[in-house]
Amino acid sequence: MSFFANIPDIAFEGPETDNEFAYRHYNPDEVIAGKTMAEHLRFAVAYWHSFAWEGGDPFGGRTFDRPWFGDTMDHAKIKADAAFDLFRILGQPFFCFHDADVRPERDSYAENTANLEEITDYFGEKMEATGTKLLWGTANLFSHRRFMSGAATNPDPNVFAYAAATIKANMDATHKLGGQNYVLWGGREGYETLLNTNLGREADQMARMLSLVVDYKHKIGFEGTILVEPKPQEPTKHQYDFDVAICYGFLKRYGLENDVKLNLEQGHAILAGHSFEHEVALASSLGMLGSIDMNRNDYQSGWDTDQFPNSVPEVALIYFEILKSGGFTTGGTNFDAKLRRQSLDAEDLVLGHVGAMDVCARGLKAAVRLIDDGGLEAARDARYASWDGPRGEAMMELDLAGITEMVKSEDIQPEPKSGRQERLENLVNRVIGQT
Ligand code: XUL
Ligand code: CO
Repeated sequence: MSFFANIPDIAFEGPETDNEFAYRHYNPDEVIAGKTMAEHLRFAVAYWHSFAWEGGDPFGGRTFDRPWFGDTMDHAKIKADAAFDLFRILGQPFFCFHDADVRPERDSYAENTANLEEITDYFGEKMEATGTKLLWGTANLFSHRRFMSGAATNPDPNVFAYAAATIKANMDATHKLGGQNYVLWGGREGYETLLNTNLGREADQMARMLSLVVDYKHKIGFEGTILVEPKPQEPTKHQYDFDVAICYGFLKRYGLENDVKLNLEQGHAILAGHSFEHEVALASSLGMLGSIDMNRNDYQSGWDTDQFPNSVPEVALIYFEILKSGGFTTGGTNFDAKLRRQSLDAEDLVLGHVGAMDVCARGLKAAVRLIDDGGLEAARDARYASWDGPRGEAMMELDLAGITEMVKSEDIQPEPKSGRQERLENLVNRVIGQT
């Protein structure tokens, strides 16, 4: 019997319904700003949080009781059956996985790879039958003790080799399943202490791994996007892919900025001392926006708590940035979010996603209204308008001496102008507040 046996498939019933097991705002087929909501949002379930995570924390182990917990391939298949049941119940178009989420962990590379091939063949059959697609695949190069001192950045080249071979197996699996992106999140690519760390060497090693990945993508004809996922710390004290700005500098330094884009996560932005909106807007301005991991952190704990999103105004500003950048191409909205460890039931897992999807749908609609309203863009354009006129052009043509001459001869006295922040905030609240 299915783990989700008594749970109905979720359908759109509109904001007035009192049915908990229904969408109030996410109507996948509704066309808004030229695309269906499903096409805009491109939702994905994260296999690791929803199926592999057992409810542990640093002070206590497993709280969940799932029929697929165990380390055989039979367990892996029961898990896959449950996962595809959840995708169907939610009408989720995509999912994402790490190798370690989907097959048992073994000591040898050969056995791990054979098991990955077997389970991803099983996925392939289910994807074919249900139409569910893979948003991205990735290798878990952070849980096993062999990676404790880094994967690409490990002082031991044997670990680099093992990590490279593991990435290859995961790229092969992602390619086989028609995955739309391949993600690299470097959870152990950083340091615990500078006393034993050679920063220059580790940066070169990380760049070497990434260029091997890019080369291999071309070699096998993988048409998806290679995505790096920034995070400043956790599990390491300092992670090299700290935030968008640092990732971009790194990619530029090694000439990889045209082959790699970024997968941005709300909780990671907050850990880096930014807003998610900042990270998305910056990536967009750099042409680096690839995909998002949607979640939220607890604003008090200071940890990456990976909760399901529940703030419409926050989410609205994210989709506003994404829409302005032209919307997702290969990317999407992956719920890198997990239940709280006391949320034991199958219903909790379903309704966590349902609520988050409705929040994102409302955010998307609000973002479209912000764009249609045009007030924000008009105010921003007006603020910089003089740069498009003769004065701005002069700044691009004259040298320092020429500019100085102009300041003197025209007796330039700049007049401060209001930044109008409160008026813009009022505008956003007014537009987002409409239902
Ligand atoms: C960790 C995290 C990862 C990546 C994929 O914080 O976000 O799950 O998304 O490895
Ligand atoms: Co993530």
